[in-house]
Amino acid sequence: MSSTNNRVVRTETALGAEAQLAARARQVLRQNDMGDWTRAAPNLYPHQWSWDSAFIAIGLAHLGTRRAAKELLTLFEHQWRTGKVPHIVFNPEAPPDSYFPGPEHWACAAASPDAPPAPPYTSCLCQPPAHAIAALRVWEVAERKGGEGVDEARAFLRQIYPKLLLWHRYLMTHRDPEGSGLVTIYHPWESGTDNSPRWDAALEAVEVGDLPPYPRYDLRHVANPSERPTRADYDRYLWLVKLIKKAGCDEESIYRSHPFLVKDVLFSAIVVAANEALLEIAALVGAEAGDHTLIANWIARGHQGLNSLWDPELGLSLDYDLRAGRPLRARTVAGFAPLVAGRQSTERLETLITALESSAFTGHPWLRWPVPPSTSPLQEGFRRRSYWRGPTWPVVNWLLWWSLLRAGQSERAQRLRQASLQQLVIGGLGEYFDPFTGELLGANDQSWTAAVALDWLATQGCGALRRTATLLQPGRYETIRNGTSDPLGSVRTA
Ligand code: 2M8
Repeated sequence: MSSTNNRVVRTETALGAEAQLAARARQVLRQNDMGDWTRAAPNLYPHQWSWDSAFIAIGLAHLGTRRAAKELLTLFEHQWRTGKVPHIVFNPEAPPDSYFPGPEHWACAAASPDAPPAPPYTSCLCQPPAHAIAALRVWEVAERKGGEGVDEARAFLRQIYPKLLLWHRYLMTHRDPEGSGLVTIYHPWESGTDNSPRWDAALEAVEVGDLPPYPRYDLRHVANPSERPTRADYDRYLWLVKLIKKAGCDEESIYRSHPFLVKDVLFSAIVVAANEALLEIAALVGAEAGDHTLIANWIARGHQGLNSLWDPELGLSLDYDLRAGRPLRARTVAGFAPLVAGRQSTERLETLITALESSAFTGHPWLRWPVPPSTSPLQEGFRRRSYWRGPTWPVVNWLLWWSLLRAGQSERAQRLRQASLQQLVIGGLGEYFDPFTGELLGANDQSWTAAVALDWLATQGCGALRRTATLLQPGRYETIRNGTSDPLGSVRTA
């Protein structure tokens, strides 16, 4: 066969694998769909998680505007009076022993005068605000597709805009009483990167008191307990929850007495990027001029705050422990916060990219795929199979890919997209992956993984969204799970 023919065959194989992955991703989202919202994963996470829903909406946008919009609107039905969007909205139909700490553990949050009516119960923590980014993506996808989705998307933006504004206002006030532009978190669960070494030093200072015995339902749903946080981690998590409950979920009381108060650099960068998206939404819905000024000021303040947490030696940003009054020195993906925030100087961008591609991250020689481990293998406390202490997370890859595109780094973004897709084709739509072997870890059929896969598949290398109708039809190919071939590799070499 001529080399030209070879190339055609190879490309077709890759497209076949892509079509198959798209079909599988659609199937996962359908299977986890509860009608108006989506379970984060079928067994391990049977409830609605806040930032999972944002990424899920990005995937759903390619399958239908109305359902994507509904995902976010359902979440925001449970927004607190303060503007807070709870990190979990509990599914009243989930069996009582399916997730711990479940709704009964958080029922007290409903007693807060700021809580929404219950049931369903919500937690009183929050998670990074990827929602405005998702809402804008729903609009962009609908606009590119054309048709009736455009009007639906416009109506959706009008509906969600004031809720998003309230949510961001909450973060810029209650969570930043210092006016630093940086968000304070009360619990590692709020960061979304729960057991990351980012929090080791701050957690060490938390003295755990008496705790009643508690179950670890999560361990039933993973192949090996080492994939989840340890008992000592959970003791601290539950102790912090106990203190937050004792403070009546009241922000000022928590701020006064809580032992874990940290300026989260990645959360803060996501706020900046989400405020950029909100500014675009404000323009699309014709918001008042005062809103534009307010949001632009939040963005400026966010950049200032992030600049103050830059560590020139590591070429990364660091979290800041308010209780200890010092930065938390750990090399994790959160360090790429300025890349996520966007609009960096050429010099800062180059330093970030050098760090990203160094042997501390995607250039590490043992990696199965050139995608960033959640924690650098060079960082003390790195564990390649343990949750946020080393494994690679597709949703983080998506965030960095999207950030690279926004920074004008389309070739790098394309390489990251391709490696991430290869990982999913070979490994499956798992929660996270061993960075050295590519083995699927944590939950199977994780919704946000399926969602970002759909978004990647619908997006060309240059970053433009492509029409998705044909690609996202169910493929005629067999599903590859635990396969050993590398069908997308052909695209790389063709
Ligand atoms: C993980 O967090 C929950 C607690 O919120 C857990 O481990 O039980 C994290 O990966 C978090 O970022 C994610 O939103 C959640 C659901 O996927 O799972």
